[in-house]
Amino acid sequence: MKSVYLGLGSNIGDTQRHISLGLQALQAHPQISLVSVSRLYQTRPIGPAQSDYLNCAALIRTTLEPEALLDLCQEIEHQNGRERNERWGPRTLDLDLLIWPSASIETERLTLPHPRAQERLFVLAPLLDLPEAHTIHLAGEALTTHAERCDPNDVRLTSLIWSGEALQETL
Ligand code: A4P
Ligand code: MG
Repeated sequence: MKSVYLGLGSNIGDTQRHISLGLQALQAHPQISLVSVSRLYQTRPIGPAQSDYLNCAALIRTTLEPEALLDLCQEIEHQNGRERNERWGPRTLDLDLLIWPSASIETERLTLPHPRAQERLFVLAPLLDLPEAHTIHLAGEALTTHAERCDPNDVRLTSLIWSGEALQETL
């Protein structure tokens, strides 16, 4: 079993539902165990003008190979009505592979670690909620060091959490 960090984002329609369905689909897969889900963040869009995103990150353990996990993530995006129009454009669900500890991959379809992860607080803030994330280095620097260089106004913590079955408001 390999540990893998994933990123989820949504900014079209019922964003909470899309993220919930994405996490439920991961959890239901026989070769995946969902270890931990970050808190949920409302984030400023990077890319063309569009609505704010709801973002989170998840730590899974899996026996899937990297490209098979990418296939699964794309299938789950598709089930959630994902359409690919413009790059970095609005989406019902984006499910990216962020970090595959101890692996560095560069194929036509897959780059790991995710090449833009360290520049983006909408990726780093949720990642830093997850177990062992403080031990991870990207481009030779800790995730916290990268996060300190980002604009803190890009992300806002929400009161939503993953209950184990769905997203819910904390009291
Ligand atoms: N691909 C290569 N490496 C990976 C990887 N590690 N994980 C390839 C997932 N996919 C990977 O992705 C394009 C292609 O990247 C895939 O076919 C896959 O083979 P896509 O999801 O079709 O298109 P995209 O997401 O628009 O492109 P890209 O470049 O992956 O975008 P990003 O960098 O993921 O950014 N703003 C906020 N606030 N929150 C967000 O979540 N997301 C994006 C997307 C832009 N702005 C955002 C957010
Ligand atoms: Mg993507």
